[in-house]
Amino acid sequence: MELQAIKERLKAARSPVALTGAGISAESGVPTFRGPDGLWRNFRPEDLATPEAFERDPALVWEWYDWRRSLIAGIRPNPAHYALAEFERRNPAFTLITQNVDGLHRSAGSGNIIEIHGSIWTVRCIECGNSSENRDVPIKILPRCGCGGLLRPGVVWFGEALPEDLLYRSFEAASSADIMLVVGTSGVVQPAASFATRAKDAGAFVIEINPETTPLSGRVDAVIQGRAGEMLPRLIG
Ligand code: BV8
Ligand code: ZN
Repeated sequence: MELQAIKERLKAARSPVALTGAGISAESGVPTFRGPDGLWRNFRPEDLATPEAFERDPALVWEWYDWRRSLIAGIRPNPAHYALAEFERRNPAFTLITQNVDGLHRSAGSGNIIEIHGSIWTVRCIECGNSSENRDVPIKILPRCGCGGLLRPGVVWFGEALPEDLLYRSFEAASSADIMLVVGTSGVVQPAASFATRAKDAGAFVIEINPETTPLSGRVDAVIQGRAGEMLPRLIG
């Protein structure tokens, strides 16, 4: 299906939803998880983004997050983020579900965002549970809460459940979507990827934007093989 027809569909959408992954931030300079630049000191994200890794070596996990925070602090949203923010301005019914913890959608001006994996700028105390925003770059390793407890990154790690309310809101949005954009995700992480199939099963027209094919490519209605920073402004511009 060519871009013009998809552009028309988006314009006429009553309850549009987007599901974004690391690929939408790639053109801002944020390494994707499973791409060639996804490694840090030869560790894979799945090795470090877990409660077990933090239990075993909190300083190593914090060094990885500190590296990512300092990288993200210096970069800007790209045209893909701005296009989705513009889309929301034109259609307030738009819901943006993101797997990303980099906060770039918010910096680009999006408001109705469900950050299902949390935010790299949030910290949470493992003792008292208090969550707060922390933008220290670099962050003191190991960071401590006022109560003396150790602080952890306020993100959802592998093996951890997504916050109930965000899970519910995401499934609700996916189930009532008439159109869904699936942008820059490899579609391997669950339950995030299932929001795309949920939307499809509930009757939404699902469009994937990704330079590569993914496990979702065979399940969607339209595949746009390209970079988000180039394709989204053309679809929404
Ligand atoms: C849970 C926060 C249960 C941390 C992240 C079912 C089957 C198999 C496994 C599981 C399953 N259910 C659960 C699991 C386990 C696990 C999982 O899915 N593992 C995977 C690896 C198989 N899931 C979980 O553990 C989840 N929890 O299910 O809990 C439970 C229930 C009750 C009680 C207890 C437990 C939690 C998952 C959340 C993990 N946290 N992030 C942090 O960021 O530090 S996930 C992490 O991966 C990031 O959030 C990232 O966004 C996400 C997904 O990756 P992608 O975004 O897709 O990025 P990726 O690099 O993979 O792909 C980039 C894509 O972009 C590529 O396709 C590329 O082609 C494309 N691209 C590149 N450039 C561009 C582009 N696209 C467009 N434009 C470009 N320019
Ligand atoms: Zn505390």
